[in-house]
Amino acid sequence: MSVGPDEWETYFHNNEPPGNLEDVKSSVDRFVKEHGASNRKIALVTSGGTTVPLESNTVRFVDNFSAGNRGSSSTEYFLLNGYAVIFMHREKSLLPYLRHFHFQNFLDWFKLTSSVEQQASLELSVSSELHDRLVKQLSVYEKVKKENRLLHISFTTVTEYLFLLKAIAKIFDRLGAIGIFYLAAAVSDFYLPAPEMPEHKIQSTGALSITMKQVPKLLSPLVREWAPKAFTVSFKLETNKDLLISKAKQAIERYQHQVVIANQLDTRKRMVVLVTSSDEKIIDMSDAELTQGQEIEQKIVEDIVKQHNLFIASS
Ligand code: PAZ
Repeated sequence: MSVGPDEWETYFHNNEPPGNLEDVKSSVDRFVKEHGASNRKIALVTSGGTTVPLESNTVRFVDNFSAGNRGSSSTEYFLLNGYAVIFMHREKSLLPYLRHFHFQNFLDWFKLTSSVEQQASLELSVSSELHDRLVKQLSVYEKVKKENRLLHISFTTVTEYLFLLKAIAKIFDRLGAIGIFYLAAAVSDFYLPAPEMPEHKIQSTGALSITMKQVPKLLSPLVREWAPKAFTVSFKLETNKDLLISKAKQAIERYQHQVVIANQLDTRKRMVVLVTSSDEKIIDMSDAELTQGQEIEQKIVEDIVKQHNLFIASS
C-alpha cells in the first residue's frame, strides 16, 4: 500500500520537529553549495536505528538492533571514492574512522609525563599495533577533514529522522543527479502519534497494551516529491530468506527508485543482493576475504559508484 500526501501531512502536523532543524538546514545548505559548486558527487548516508518513545517525558522507548556498521563503513568507502558525505546517524552509533577502535580502555592510551598536575602533559602509550591503526585512520581522516568532505548530522527518534531527512532531501534536490541517497538506517516501521502519547511515565499497574500506527513509507515522497532527480539506494532487511528478494523487487516497482540492497539479518556482513528494475546481482565475501578484515561495504560502494556514474552520464 503506498501512502498518499495526506498521511505525510498528518504525520508532520502531529509531531514536533527537532529543535536543531534550522541549524541542520543551514549547515547542509552550506555543504551542498560548497561541493555542488565544484560538481563533486555528494552522498547522504543514513545509519543506525531509530527509537520510538512511549511517553512525552520519555523513560521508555522501542528500539532496534542496528549498530550503524553498514552506514559508517560505507561512508568511509564513499569518501575514498572522492565523494562528499552527509553522514546522518543515530546518536551514539558507530562513526566513520572511530569505529576501528574500542574505547573502554581509552585512558590507558595515555601517560602523564609529570606528577605535578599544573605542569603535566600527555604522551601516547599504546601497543605498536594500536599505534599503526591510529596513524592509518588519522591520515585518512585528516585529509577528509581538510577538504571538508564529511558532515555529521545526528538523530535519535524516528520523528527526528523523518523531519531531518525531508529537510535535507529538499536541499539535496538542487544537486540533481550528482546527489545519491544511501539509506542504510533501520527506521522504525511503527510509532505512537504524539497526541496519543501519555505525558508521564507509564505506571506499572498491570499488563501493558499499546497500539502503534504504521510510519508512512518515506521512499514514496522522497522519490516523487522531495528529490526526484537524485540516485536513490534503499536497503531491505528480512529474517525470512523466502521473502527477501520478492520484497526488494516490490519496493523497486512501487517506488521506481534505482537500487534496493537486499540483506538478511544473520548473513548481512557476507552477502547482499543488489536489485534493480532489470537485474539481481549477488555481492558476497569469501572466508579468506573476511579473515583478512575486508568488508562487504567496499564492494557494495564500488558497485553503487559505477551505477551512479552511469546514471549521471545518462541524465
Ligand atoms: O547497522 P548495522 O550494520 O548493524 O545493520 C545494517 C542494516 C541491516 C540495518 C542495513 O543493512 C539495512 O538493511 N537497513 C534497512 C533496514 C530496513 O528498514 O529494512
